[in-house]
Amino acid sequence: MIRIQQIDLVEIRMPLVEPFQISSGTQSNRRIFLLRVADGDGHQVWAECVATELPTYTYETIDAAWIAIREWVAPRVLGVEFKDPADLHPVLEKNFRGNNMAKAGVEMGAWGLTATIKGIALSKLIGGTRESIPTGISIGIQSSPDALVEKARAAAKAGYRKIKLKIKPGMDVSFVKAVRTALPDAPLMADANNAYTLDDAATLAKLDDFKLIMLEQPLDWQDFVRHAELQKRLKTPLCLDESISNVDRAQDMITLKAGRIINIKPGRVGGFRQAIAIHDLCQKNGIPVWCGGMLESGIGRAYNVALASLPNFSLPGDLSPSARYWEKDIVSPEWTMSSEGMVTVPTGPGIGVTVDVDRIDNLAVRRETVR
Ligand code: OSB
Ligand code: MG
Repeated sequence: MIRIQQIDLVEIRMPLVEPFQISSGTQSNRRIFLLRVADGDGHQVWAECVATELPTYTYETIDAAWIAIREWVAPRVLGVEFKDPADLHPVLEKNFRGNNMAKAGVEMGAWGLTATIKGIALSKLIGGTRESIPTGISIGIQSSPDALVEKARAAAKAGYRKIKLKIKPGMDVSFVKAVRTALPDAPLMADANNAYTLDDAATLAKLDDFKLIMLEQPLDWQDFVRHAELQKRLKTPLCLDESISNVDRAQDMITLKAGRIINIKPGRVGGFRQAIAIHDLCQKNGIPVWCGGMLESGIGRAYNVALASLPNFSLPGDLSPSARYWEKDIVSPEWTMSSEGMVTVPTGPGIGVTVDVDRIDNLAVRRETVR
């Protein structure tokens, strides 16, 4: 049983250790939206809303999500008694369209708060079975194939179990080819973040030569029909990210054969209840899943790592260690990766990491409290 009585909204800004370029643009400074979720009995937990500065990934943004949480999400949950954190999502869906990242920030906080109150690890609360998670890296678009090869080599050497190369039209086949030539056995994949159309099918089919584990979201963010058509023309399995906004869309992908793998990001799908439902559906249908990332701080990463401890997260997640993103993270211990490319699932109560509240106070550029 939980009853949330107060939510503190806090925005901090942290520079990335290196700029991150994807097909829709470059990011150097992450505006991070943190939430402190508290009940009336002295329990509290930190959570993260993964909305981005610009509406380039989905239509959500940090500024719009702030309003959505204050005006529509918080009023539906504050002071309400929930038997189980899984009961929040239906309440947030009724006559309330979209805004999945805003909903997820609070919904995931409810899961974190429940684990905190019960004194058990978040991964345990959701039925996680893994003690450590194989980890991948997402490498942004580089200026040249050689520059990309250098980054990919370093990633392989560091032990990453999956190396994802961001691509866009004109910076695709030659870039992937260069990396495959330099690293004949590396576990490679590519992510296009919607940058192509079906007219590019012949170009994308050339990627079939490079033994990619998958090609992520080549076509439009809302598209299934064209992805299904493209999948027929490619040997490389398609993985959908942006297109999968809830469990019904996951079913659509399976029914339409629009992809063979799903990247689950709890923020994109409205939180843990939907993320778990997609995981379960995919498990029944023989569809592997993995946990994607949104350049989270160490707080958001705690939720992703807990989620990825579920059994059907059989492919490495975009769960790179803190130092890949930040000079200094806002949690301790910081997230680290073993030389075998594994991240340990915390066993301590709640989200399993200590939040550096003083540092958050120092970095805060905006705050607001709703009760
Ligand atoms: O498409 O997976 C994506 C980051 C921001 C927006 C979209 C994506 C990404 C990443 C980063 O690939 C993954 C990470 O957090 O390491
Ligand atoms: Mg992606």
